[in-house]
Amino acid sequence: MKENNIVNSEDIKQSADKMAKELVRISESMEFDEEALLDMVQETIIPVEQFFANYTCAIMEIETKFKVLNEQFSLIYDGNPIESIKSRIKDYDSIIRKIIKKNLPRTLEAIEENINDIAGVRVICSFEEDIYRLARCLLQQDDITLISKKDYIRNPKPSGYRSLHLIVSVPIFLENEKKDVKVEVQLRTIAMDFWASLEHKLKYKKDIAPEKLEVLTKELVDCANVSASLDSRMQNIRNIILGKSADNYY
Ligand code: 0O2
Repeated sequence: MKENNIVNSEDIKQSADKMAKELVRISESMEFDEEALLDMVQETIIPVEQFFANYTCAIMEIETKFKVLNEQFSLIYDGNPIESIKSRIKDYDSIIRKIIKKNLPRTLEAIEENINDIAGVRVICSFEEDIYRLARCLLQQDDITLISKKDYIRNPKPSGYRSLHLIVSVPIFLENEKKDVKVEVQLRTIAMDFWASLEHKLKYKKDIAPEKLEVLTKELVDCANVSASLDSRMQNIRNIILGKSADNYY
């Protein structure tokens, strides 16, 4: 999921409008047959719009589930476990890069089948414990199917990246059909999110000298360790406040 590049249904609509305008411009310059142009729009743009609209609906379903859990948890435990939710539809560039990387056929079916993170929902919590509790509650809902789970909190990436990733499928109810749609859910603490945003910026910075990049990469691994330790200490303090036993304290 692209850090700090959250797009929404409005962005998709704008892209589709841009494409439609471009088609009109081409048709004018080439004296296209209007009927042919309309057919082309029906055959190409509308299925693409429907394709992305399905993911937008799936994001709405998952966001609602987390909002409901957040509300319910706030009545049972101390405060709201969720600090924020950021959702996005993967942009065209990233989808195309993935199609090339995975050598996929250029069809919507192949994209739907093989790219699991077109819809992304990122849930940011204060405490690690809430991440696992929210994940458990989401997965036990009977309309949610777990496709895969990657626990980069218990098993961080060599870069230092930590988050809990779930690929789930959720049904959406359209006019005449029910469709299962895949969504990538990333659950993180505020500290994990802060780290990932900074590391993402470094990843996309192309004009850094290799020796400087090496130093910054090591510094980021170190920051990831400090941030993991901070998460764990804060969790322990909360446990003590709540009268629960703290893991690493006494
Ligand atoms: P973008 O542009 O961020 O959306 P796959 O998705 O299966 O092809 P992979 O590597 O198996 O690829 O998936 P993984 O490891 O679950 O990671 C998917 C997403 O997690 C990434 O999206 C990032 O959003 C995030 N992520 C994973 N590793 C890192 C990391 O080291 N640093 C940061 N900042 N984010 C990470 P994409 O696919 O990169 O695309």
